[in-house]
Amino acid sequence: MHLGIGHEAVGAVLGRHRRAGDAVVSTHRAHLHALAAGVDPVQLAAELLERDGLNHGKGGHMHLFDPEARFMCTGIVGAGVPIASGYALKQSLQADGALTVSVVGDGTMNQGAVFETMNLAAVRGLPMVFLCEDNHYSISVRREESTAGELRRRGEPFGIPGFACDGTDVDRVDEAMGQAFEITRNGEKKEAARTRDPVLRLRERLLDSGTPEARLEEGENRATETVAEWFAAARQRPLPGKKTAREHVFADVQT
Ligand SMILES: Cc1ncc(C[n+]2csc(CCOP(=O)(O)OP(=O)(O)O)c2C)c(N)n1
Ligand SMILES: [Mg+2]
Repeated sequence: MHLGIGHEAVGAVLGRHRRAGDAVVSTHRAHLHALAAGVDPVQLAAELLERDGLNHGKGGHMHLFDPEARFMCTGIVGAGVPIASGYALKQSLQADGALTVSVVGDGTMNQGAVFETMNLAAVRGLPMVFLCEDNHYSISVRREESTAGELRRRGEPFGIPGFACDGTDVDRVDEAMGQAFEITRNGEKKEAARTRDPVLRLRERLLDSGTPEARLEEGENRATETVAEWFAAARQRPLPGKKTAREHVFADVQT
């Protein structure tokens, strides 16, 4: 049973910053994160005891799945990290302000999948927080024997800022996690959407120069309807039939 003794501040602060709609993907040491994500405590306790609980006693303490709370974990070290990017991809497509927390241990930070996911998350601007619980050990191996460099800086080559703190000081954890959540929720992408979108820029300028909002809305509605009409008409056209597969592909050569 992988307990969270010494990790209490991280669980508590995660619960404070998590909002409905956020996803949490945890590790083999998942109980505090499950509570933070809003998993029902009795369901959780029953699952730890392999009774009829969250996953009917078949998951046990390392395989907790609660789709409603958007919480899951896995006992395979590092395996949850790419899965977490799937939640974050959906959130990014829906642009609903939600984010995904991918929890990792200090040892897990050395798994290749973590780097691959950092790269993709950065390239696609995914709303993802990599939350590393550094307890200085991976089972019996001291961090110094397995891990080079500073964990906080592992995201730097990908442009992902890192914040380190004493994980046993609840106020410092609150500060660090608060910063990470803030940057992730209100990242550059939204700023770019506002300042680099030509339609929004023109809209702002027209409003500033006195055009009534209602007039802008009327124009926007008309444009939306017009495009909808184009697509409604286009949907009336037939799909290409099998017999036409060779038509319009090769030039007709007269011999
Ligand atoms: C792919 C894989 N390799 C090895 C293991 C065995 N294992 C379970 S926990 C663990 C150490 C994880 O260390 P860390 O990421 O620091 O998390 P901690 O247990 O310290 O919270 C290992 C190697 C595993 N579960 N999965
Ligand atoms: Mg560890």
